[in-house]
Amino acid sequence: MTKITIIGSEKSGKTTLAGKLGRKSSVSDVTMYDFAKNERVLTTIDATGYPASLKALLTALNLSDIAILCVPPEGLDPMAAECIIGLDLLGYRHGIVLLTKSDLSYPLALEELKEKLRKITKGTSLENWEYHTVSTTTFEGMEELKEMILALDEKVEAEQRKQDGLPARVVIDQSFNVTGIGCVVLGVVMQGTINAKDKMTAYPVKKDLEIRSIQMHDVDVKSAPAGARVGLALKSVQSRDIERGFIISAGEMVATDFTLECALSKLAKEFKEGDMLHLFTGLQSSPVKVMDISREGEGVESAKPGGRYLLKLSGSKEIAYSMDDRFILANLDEKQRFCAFGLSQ
Ligand SMILES: Nc1nc2c(ncn2[C@@H]2O[C@H](COP(=O)(O)OP(=O)(O)OP(=O)(O)O)[C@@H](O)[C@H]2O)c(=O)[nH]1
Ligand SMILES: [Mg+2]
Repeated sequence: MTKITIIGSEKSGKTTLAGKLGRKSSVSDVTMYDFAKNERVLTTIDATGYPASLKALLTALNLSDIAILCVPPEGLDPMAAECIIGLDLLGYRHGIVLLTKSDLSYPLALEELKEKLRKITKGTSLENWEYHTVSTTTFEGMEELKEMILALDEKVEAEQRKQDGLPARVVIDQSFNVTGIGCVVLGVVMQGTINAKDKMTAYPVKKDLEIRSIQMHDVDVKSAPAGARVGLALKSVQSRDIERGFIISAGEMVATDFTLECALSKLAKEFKEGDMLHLFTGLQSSPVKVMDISREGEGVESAKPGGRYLLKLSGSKEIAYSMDDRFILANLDEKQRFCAFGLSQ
């Protein structure tokens, strides 16, 4: 099961490419396209709500394993630059830098663009990503792109098989009511393996539930491994109890205030005590106030680009998380919104 997100420059051909990779299956601030062949399923996500909503970008990236960063012949724009900073803060491991609309360029210019992008992404999580060139008009490079995606997915699969034995966690992205069945949710098994009849809990609301049945791409299955996109019929809860971003597992931490060890992006703006930021983890988000900033045990007035700080943040919305989860901090009033990533202390 391959799950990819297509992001990058404005008007770089992202939606056209998603449409060539599958059939549109669901639409919200992220649009999904599905393609199934010989047991292999490819889900392509177009972060349609982005750039207006940073949350749409983070939702799409969290629901997939591979990112395709599209850059047209005109080069990077502020939107693609923000995507690169976000991918780096997320520590996003797998992806392809895709030079799109190649029919509008020529080989030498494409080589120069590649060199430029290699320089810009040096030292980021994109440093070792492969480059590829396509046109959805002439179909140049399209078959090779599909092969590259499948080859990357084999690496992803190998990583996921190592996570099958961990405690199960499912992140929910849709919840609705089906007449005669009850609460049905869609989501991704982030780690572990889930089984029909498992008793679990929805966080942050702490509602106990039972998995009545599991579907993977409309086929009933008894269990689903790490990385699977699933539909679950749930017992003991109603669809209005479950929201996008909730986590179904055996145990999560739940908090409104956080102490995070944070690394600021070199391309972030400085922020101070008292500033409001936005905290994201998985598909959840909450506005938070910066209560305290310290560096090597000493209080400081502001957090500066490229620095590492211990931040105390206070919010009012309950967020479910585990100790290893990565938090992303953003300032939604800035042009480039990403600030930092942090880990809970
Ligand atoms: N010549 C050429 N045009 C393309 C190609 N791919 C897309 N286009 C055109 O580029 C324009 C933008 O394509 P979209 O797929 O909407 O691009 P997008 O990145 O989704 O755009 P936004 O979501 O608005 O940022 C459309 O007019 C497409 O027909 C291509 O490979 N070659
Ligand atoms: Mg689009």
